[in-house]
Amino acid sequence: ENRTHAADVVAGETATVAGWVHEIRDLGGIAFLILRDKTGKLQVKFEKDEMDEDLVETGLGVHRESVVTVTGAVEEEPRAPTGLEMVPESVDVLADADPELPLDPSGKVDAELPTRLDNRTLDLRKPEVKAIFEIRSEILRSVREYFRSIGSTEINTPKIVATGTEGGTELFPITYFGKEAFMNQSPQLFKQLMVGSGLERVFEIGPIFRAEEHNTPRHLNEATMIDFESAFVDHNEAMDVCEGTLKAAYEGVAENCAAELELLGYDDFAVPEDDFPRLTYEEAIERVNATGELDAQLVWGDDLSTEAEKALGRDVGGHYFVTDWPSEIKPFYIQDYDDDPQLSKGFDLMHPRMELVSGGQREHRYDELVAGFEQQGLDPEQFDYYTRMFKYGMPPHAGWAYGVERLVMTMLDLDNIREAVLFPRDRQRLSP
Ligand code: ATP
Ligand code: AMO
Repeated sequence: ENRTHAADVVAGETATVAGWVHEIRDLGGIAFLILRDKTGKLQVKFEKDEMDEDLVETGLGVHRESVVTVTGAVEEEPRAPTGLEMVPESVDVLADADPELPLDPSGKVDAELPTRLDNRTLDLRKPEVKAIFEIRSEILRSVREYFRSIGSTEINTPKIVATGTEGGTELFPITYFGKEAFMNQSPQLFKQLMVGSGLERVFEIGPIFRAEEHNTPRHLNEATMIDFESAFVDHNEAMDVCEGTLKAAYEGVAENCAAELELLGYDDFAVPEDDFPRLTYEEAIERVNATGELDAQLVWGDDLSTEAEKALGRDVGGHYFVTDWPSEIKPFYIQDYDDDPQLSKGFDLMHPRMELVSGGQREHRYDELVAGFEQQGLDPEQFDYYTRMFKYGMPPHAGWAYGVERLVMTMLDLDNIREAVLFPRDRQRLSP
């Protein structure tokens, strides 16, 4: 790769740059080709009467968004947007672009989200769209680093499975050599099996699949989850790690994505500093009811509705945990309090706009676990591959999972979760 990035060219030197034709600006005797690459833009100057005719014709005849390389001398030019411009010696067109573009990467013409999603290649040529995915990448990098700092091993678990865990209606069935199988909704059971292994503390960043029927700005049918699970920790310690993970993600972005944040219009990006409040479920419903914003008051045992989550979010004003949920609305793998079996050691981490995480202390005792299956109307036989391992020394453990897209969406205040994923899967969208 014998090229210099647009942002790295130096006055007084000859360079070869490569990228896309952002714009041709023709002022008559003088014209400019604005070249764009991942680092920025560079103005290339054509003085029509003084330059080789073929060179001028090639450089100014090329369609917008074509891919070109330009070699030339770099000079200081105060009137150029970057203070530098290139005087070309040669222009090569590597890939010509059709003059009819489905989307305008210069952003002068706005495009609707579906058009953008159909043309992601062009959409991500816009710096402010690319910025979202640079930030998403930074979040994953910071989170991995944080997991490493707490001695957690990255694992990968199967996405084709025999049973679901997060409620039977949301499974995508597939045919596996003539047998019914499913796309996995969560690494839940596998990550638990691994805390009983020699690994003890694990994390996974991977896809999950849910046949959510509804179409909302915060649900996807294929999402990415950050799962964590650790032996010898309880739900309170799991919440500490959960909070640490979020803060690490925000810190990474604050430190390494200043340019991206600026492009997205953040001059006041704040890393959450304070400890996140931990409300019990009971306190949470009392607080929601006290806001007076709900049509119907919540009663003990109700799940927090979307309206309730929003009212509570406004009231608390930042991230917060809800702990000690009614056992009945938490899955079988969550442990209940021995002295109050109506209450579970499950928790959620909430952003004022929506739920970000579910987690909890797990039931690691074989007899209690099997009893939990039966209470939820599940057949423990079907989960034998999982329950069996609880007979051979399963340590107390706890864990949780973030939805990556919700983390990106809430961090960057995006309206729609689809903006936080390159190629979203929803009820209407199966390609690209
Ligand atoms: P869970 O963790 O319970 O599986 P989730 O992570 O998908 O769910 P949400 O769907 O955000 O969490 O659930 C929060 C609340 O929003 C729930 O009470 C749920 O019933 C409600 N909800 C989900 N989808 C919709 C919708 N399309 N319209 C209105 N409310 C909805
Ligand atoms: P839960 O079902 O709450 O918990 O999922 C965890 C988090 O994943 C995200 N999420 C989604 N994001 C976008 N679209 C979806 N359809 C979607 N579904 C879930 C949310 C949610 O909070 N096994 C447990 C976790 C655990 O206990 O460790 C689980 O899957 O941000």
